[in-house]
Amino acid sequence: MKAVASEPALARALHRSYILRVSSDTDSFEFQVSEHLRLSGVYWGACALHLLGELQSLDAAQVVSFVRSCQRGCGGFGGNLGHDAHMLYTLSAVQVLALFGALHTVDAGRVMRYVASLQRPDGSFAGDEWGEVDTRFSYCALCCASLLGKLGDIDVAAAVRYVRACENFDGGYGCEPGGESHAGQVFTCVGALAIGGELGSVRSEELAWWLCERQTPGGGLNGRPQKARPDADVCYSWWVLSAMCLLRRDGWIDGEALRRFILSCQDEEEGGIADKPGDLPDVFHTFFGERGESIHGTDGVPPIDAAHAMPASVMEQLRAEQALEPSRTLRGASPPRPRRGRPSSVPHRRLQRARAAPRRRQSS
Ligand code: 3PZ
Ligand code: ZN
Repeated sequence: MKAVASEPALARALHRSYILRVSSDTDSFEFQVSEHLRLSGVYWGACALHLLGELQSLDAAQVVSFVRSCQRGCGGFGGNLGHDAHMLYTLSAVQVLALFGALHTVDAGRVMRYVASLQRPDGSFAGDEWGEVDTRFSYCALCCASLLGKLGDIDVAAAVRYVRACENFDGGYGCEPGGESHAGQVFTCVGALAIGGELGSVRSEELAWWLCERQTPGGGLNGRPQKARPDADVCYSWWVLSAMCLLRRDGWIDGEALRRFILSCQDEEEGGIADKPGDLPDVFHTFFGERGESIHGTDGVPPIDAAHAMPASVMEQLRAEQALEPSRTLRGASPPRPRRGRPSSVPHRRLQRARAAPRRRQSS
């Protein structure tokens, strides 16, 4: 072993060629198995390239025309050509068009008629005409409406009321009232409340504690309390981090340890980032890994709008065009805030101390 290890860094050039490779090699296994979610794959890949300052590596006209070809008569978008419309792919479509500055190429009112048609009297949203209800779809609806500058086209007050009803005793949120708290669900609910202008109703202290307890001794983050196995995953770094950022508590996790975990999930030869060290990379985790990286502003990853999961620069452009309300970004958008307490009292340090303390033996 070398005595002096070189400082690990984000392998930007390798990730760029990885994304371009998997998006152009249409014969590859990855491309074949992701057929049903192509539109979301385009969003993850294009957004990952944007964060590397490489969006121009894609053929904008070709991407925009592919996205538009996935729009159905109902106004919503399917995951690929000829596939049924779904809320998930409708959001991906709107996000990709926004990335390329091409939102004006679709009829926003028609897209919003589809989104509004999936809202139910209790304020919740179904994912498609078949009616599965989940707070993920509430987020999709609010995010779509916000990106299109058409929040007035849905019942925001009812949507927010439903999300609030999914809050649990631990401060977290589930996919329906009474559903178990999970980091992904916490992100969609807090993101929905942020977009709906109701962040003030979140029990921030309880939730931020629950969120920072997701950090494992290895620096990565898991999705829910699970002591049995090391289950940190790169994509949870984003769910947890962006929720904490919206609550202005992102300093509560150990960002350096998280960065080391994410960098250990990089494929140093072929590029791309995996869910955990040693696994095969994919565009999804490459995107979420880059986003987790932006926490300290290291590695040149630009700020991200935490609520919309879009580059802050794209959101600023949109806001200038549509006079949208500003929302929180991972860094840079708001002035530094005064911290209560000294650095030694931030929760991740307290957790580290608790872990270092001798533990009672447990019978297995
Ligand atoms: C992955 N989806 O249902 S999926 C996703 N997961 O479409 C995309 N961390 O088999 C890729 N696991 C890889 N490229 C995984 C998106 C899932 C999340 C699964 C996963 C992530 C660990 C096992 C759900 C936004 C949208 C969708 C999700 C989350 C957030 C899969 C399994 C599931 C899916 C796709 C591929 C590799 C990529
Ligand atoms: Zn993952």
